[in-house]
Amino acid sequence: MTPEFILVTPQARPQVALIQLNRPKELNALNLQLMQEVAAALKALDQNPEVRVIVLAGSERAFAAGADIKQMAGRTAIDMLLIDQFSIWDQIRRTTKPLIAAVSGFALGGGCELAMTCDLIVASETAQFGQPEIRLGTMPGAGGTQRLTRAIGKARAMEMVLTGQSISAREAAQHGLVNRVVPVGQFLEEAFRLAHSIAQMSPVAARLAKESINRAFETHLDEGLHFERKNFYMTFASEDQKEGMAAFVEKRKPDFKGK
Ligand code: DAK
Repeated sequence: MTPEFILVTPQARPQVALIQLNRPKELNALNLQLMQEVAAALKALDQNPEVRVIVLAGSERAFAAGADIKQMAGRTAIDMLLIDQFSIWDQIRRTTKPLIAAVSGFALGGGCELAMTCDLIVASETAQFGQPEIRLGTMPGAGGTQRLTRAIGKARAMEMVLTGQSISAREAAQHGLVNRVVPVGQFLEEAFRLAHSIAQMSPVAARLAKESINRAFETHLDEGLHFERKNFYMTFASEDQKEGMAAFVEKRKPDFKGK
């Protein structure tokens, strides 16, 4: 079925797919259907052998202004439990390919959390990141208290979550939340440039490296090093490692096949 609230371009650039949130009137507020569409698109692109890197973008005005408040307003705790949106977010988190958020304008609440679920963030100068849920009498529920704290530290995360105030793209870059900040007309192109440079690498090595970095947030150092070591060994089972090292010795560009 054609999605209603997102646009999917499997080859926006060679080997780079684009998912664009497309609910402009509502500033890409994340209703349940939109989130289901994002999860389904990511799953399909993750399985598509022509795709090596995925870019997730909104519009210039808004990446996403949060979960859809109008949809959530009347829900009870049991409604939330039964809808189980967390399974959708968990599925997004399980994407194995590198996922780049291209953020311009508002990235608030669930929008900020969605960007943080991605592996890298390219921001436009107008991007603003915030967790304003406290102003609605609630709190972040899709990883905001955890990922924001890991990204920018306890003091700053506390301030953002407890006051609901946003930070600018520049501040987000200074604090390590985003990878780079570019003029507003260039944010998508810059995300594609970054995606392209990752797409040149071995997809096997990229997947194993992504898994290993994410493990750093989930375990203690000894266990993380053990995990890294296993994945490092595993790259030596790939044709890409043979190709990468042969290419170096032969002074040519490697041609990685993802095998
Ligand atoms: N939900 C629904 N509609 C929204 C929206 C949102 N989050 N944000 C904006 N809109 C709608 C506005 O209602 C308005 O619609 P109309 O009134 O024209 O029908 C339209 O988008 C344009 O917005 P504004 O007129 O307000 O535009 P402004 O430029 O004046 O202001 C703004 C932009 C982003 C500052 C403002 O719209 C705003 O404050 N929006 C709300 C931001 C916010 O509080 N976000 C956090 C929402 S709570 C979970 C996962 C995630 C979450 C929860 C659970 N599970 C897995 C269970 C996440 C929760 C949240 O994100």
